[in-house]
Formats: sequence, C-alpha cells, structure tokens
Amino acid sequence: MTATLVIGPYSDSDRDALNAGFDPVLVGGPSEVAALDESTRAGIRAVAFKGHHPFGAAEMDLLPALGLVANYGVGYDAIDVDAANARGIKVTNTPDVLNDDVADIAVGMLLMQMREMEHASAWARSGEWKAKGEYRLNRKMSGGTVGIVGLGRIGREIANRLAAFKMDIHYYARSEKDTPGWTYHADPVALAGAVDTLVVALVGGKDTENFVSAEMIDALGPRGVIANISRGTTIDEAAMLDALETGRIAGAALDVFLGEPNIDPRFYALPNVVIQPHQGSGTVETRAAMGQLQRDNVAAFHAGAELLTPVN
Ligand code: 8YV
Repeated sequence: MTATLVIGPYSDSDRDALNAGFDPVLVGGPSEVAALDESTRAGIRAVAFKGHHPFGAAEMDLLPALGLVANYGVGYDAIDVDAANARGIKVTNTPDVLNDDVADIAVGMLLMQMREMEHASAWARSGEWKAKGEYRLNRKMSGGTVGIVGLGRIGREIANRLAAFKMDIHYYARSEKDTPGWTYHADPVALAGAVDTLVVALVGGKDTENFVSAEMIDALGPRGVIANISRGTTIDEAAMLDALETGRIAGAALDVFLGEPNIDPRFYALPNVVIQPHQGSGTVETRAAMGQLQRDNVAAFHAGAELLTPVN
C-alpha cells in the first residue's frame, strides 16, 4: 500500500521522479482526494502538494494517517497550517531555490512596463517602425525610486538587483532590517508616498490580504508603477484596477492575480499593464530544484529524519 499521495499538476520529469521515489497515488487537485477509496486514503502518510487550490481541514480529515504536507513552492497559503497544527501534521515548502528567478521576473516586468517593451516589440513586428519611424519615448527606470513591500529573501534579491540599476531603495517590513543604507518605512502608506515604483514581495495568506490598500495606491500617485510577484491577494485588486483605468497610477507589472488563471478581464483591456502567467519560478533549473527539495522533504519524513525546510 502506498504511503504517499501526490496532488497537483506536475511536469513529466517531476512526476517521473515522484513515481520512482515513492510509488505514489496521483491526483490532479485537492478536490479529487475524496474520490479515492477509503483503504487508499487510510494508508497515506505524506502528501506532495502543488498548486493554488485550498488544502485544508476537510482534505486532511480524509487522510487520517497524514503526517506531512510537502508543498512545491515557497508560498504555502493554499495549505491551512492552523488545521495542520491542530492535527499534528508537518508542512514543508521550497524556499530560497527560487529567489533568483522570481527576482529576475520582477525586474524584467518593471523594465517591460516602463520601457514599453511589449508595445515597442509589436511596433517593430507590425511594420510600423518601417512605415512610421521611431517608437514613442517612454520612461527611464535606472536612477528612480523604488519601494520594496516585504524585504524577505525574495524582496532582498529584488532590491539588490534594483540597486545595480542605481535606484534609490526604500522598503517596508515588519521591523527594520540590516541593509546597505536602504530607507526603512514602518508605515506602508509613507513608503508608497516616497517612491515612484512599488514592488510587492510579501508572503501570501490571510495576514497580508489587501495589504497594498487603496490608500497606498493613491499615495503612490499618477507616476506610480506597481509590480507584484507575490500573490494576487496582497493587493486590493479592485482599487488597483480603478486606479489603472482612471490614470491615478501609471501602470502595473503583474505575475499574480486574484482567481488566476481566470483573471479579471479588465486587465486585458489595459495597455499600461504587463501581464505574466504566474511564471516567476518557472525555469527548468529552478523547477528541478523545487521538485528535488519537495521530494527530499518527503523522503526525510518517511525515513524519520529531520525535515529540510519545515514551516511549522
Ligand atoms: C508556485 C509560487 O509554487 O513558490 C511559490 O510560492 O508561487 C510558485 O513558485 C508555482 O506556481 C508552482 O505551482
């Protein structure tokens, strides 16, 4: 009887490695757990979880011997950690191995937005460059001011990169951090008022829902650009859409959305928004490292060894 349940949409290579390592039962998402027969569910001790659909008390209670949920991803907001704690279930994630890729996407999206690279590319491809001449002037990123909302591991990588673009780095975090002279703001609205660009690098989950509020968005102002690589939930999305549509901020560069991939269609109509399909960690190299770390946690659990990257 297998002791491992694999939940989520995995790449072929991850699925092969999971099959080879654990001979697991595989399902596409948490909603399919209930359909497994009772004796299979009773034998499951570890779940290898991937995806953004909630895995909470109801799913845990279908797996009475469950001791581990190993998440594929640094953000584990889909997993109800309080429910796990109440049942003595450990949760692990995959931190650090994705920091570089997510930070790269944040910087790339900001450049795309400010230098209008998507539209400029379309200008060249459509023949307008040849027919009408130079693309219109856009906006300088280097040397500007940026506010990092959340100076965790990924936020710091973003700040390091933007410092190399000679940007003046400001940040919000719950407490002041040791930095090379970056400006700390205890008040996120004051942070937004002090900068032209905001990069959101918060942890997802209930505590940070709508953290980037209508008030912060207004404080950022009409030259303001927001980039988000965290979770759609961290920004008051309705307030951001209103501000984008009415020119109260200049633009946005977003890798994450509420309800993704069924994102609000208002985004598609906005030329000042760069849209990425939640691909921050999506390189072959990083996904391989994330999969390996997830499997290492599952293997450690089954061997009774110390978990590599526990979150509870
Ligand atoms: C996802 C992510 O895990 O690590 C995270 O928190 O958001 C991503 O890397 C990815 O979408 C795989 O499901």
